[in-house]
Amino acid sequence: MDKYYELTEETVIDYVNKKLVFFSKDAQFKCNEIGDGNLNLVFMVKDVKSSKSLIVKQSLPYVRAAGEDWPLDIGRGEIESRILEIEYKLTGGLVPEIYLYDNEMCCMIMEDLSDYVIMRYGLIDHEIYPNFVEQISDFIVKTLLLTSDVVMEHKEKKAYVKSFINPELCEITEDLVFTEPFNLGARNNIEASLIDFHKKIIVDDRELALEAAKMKYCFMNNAQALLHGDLHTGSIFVNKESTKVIDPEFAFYGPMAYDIGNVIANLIMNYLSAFFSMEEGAGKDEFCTYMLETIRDTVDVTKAKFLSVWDGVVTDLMAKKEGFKEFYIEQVFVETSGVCGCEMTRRTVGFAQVKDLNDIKDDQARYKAKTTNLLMAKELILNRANYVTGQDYLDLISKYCK
Ligand code: SR1
Ligand code: MG
Repeated sequence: MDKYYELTEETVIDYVNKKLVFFSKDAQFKCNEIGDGNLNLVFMVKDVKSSKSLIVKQSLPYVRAAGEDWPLDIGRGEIESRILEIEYKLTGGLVPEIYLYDNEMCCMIMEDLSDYVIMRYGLIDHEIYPNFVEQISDFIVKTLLLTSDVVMEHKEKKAYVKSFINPELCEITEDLVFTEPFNLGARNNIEASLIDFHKKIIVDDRELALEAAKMKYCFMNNAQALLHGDLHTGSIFVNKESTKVIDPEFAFYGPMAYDIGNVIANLIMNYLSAFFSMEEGAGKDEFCTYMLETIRDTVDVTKAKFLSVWDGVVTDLMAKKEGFKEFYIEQVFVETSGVCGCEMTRRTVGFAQVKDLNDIKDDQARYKAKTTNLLMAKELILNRANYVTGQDYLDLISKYCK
């Protein structure tokens, strides 16, 4: 058995060939470390002769973005490989195929998606993805509704809850999303021009603190469905035809709203980036219109699918009672806007931010985009019951983006 060691571009080829019969004997290998997330090593291994390729993802025993001072459970890849297999079956392949998970090396070997791009980068380049809404709404509804008590046999669901307990990764979210951004957290990462604004508008607002605390406890105490747990546009691969969701290492049983709110928040932040930083002309109107439609339709199509799929899959007698599905789904979308606001806040002032906003070159445009993002986020958290349709989000955006 292998003992754990950190792979390198030099050692990964031997490692793959030892674990898997995938490449031919005369393969000419090319290998690059391509990981740009906060946590793991990711290698693309390719045979340039046949063009066959795969991905090796290895968990590090610490947070890559912070260094060895921030240790982290190295077994998280095991949870990730299990949920990917479940999601693959539930969604008919909206996630990459896993070839192998190696417990000793904490490594996953999986399908390469090099004909896709990370959605965040595609959107920053103002690309549009015509099938995204249909596919992400399918992913959300199938992975969430079908793993909930509405559908699953309740003892089986509880066994899933137990096997997806993910305390260290959940703690990251509890701290980085639901705590530090609403306080003067030591790991916050606030650019100088925003420090006073953050303190006055976010930290000093007692009503906001209370509502953010409620959102935190909703995240921690509602084992509703098997979540992806980190469903931002950096965890989504896209091309013009297809969508693949990656990186569910933060998976656990939590509120459905956490996944949905993350998707919407990251779409909104990309819209703000385009709205405040693109030059007039140069395709700005087309791209901004596309983003607004995508935000609106992600909310409305997802909600409509929840409501239409429900009747065909519901098994629990009480969940079939008249009016219950509307009550249940409405509550999910109220919590979704609260999560959306928390994610927008943390991506502006917290430890882990987004390129969409940080890469705006012009100081004034970046300041405007970030302060607008914080003001909208605050409104979403405080008045989340008012933001439950796609049009509600568009009305909010048009109020703040003039
Ligand atoms: C320390 S990890 C920081 C962030 O990266 C992940 O993608 C999650 O979003 C987490 O909050
Ligand atoms: Mg990730």
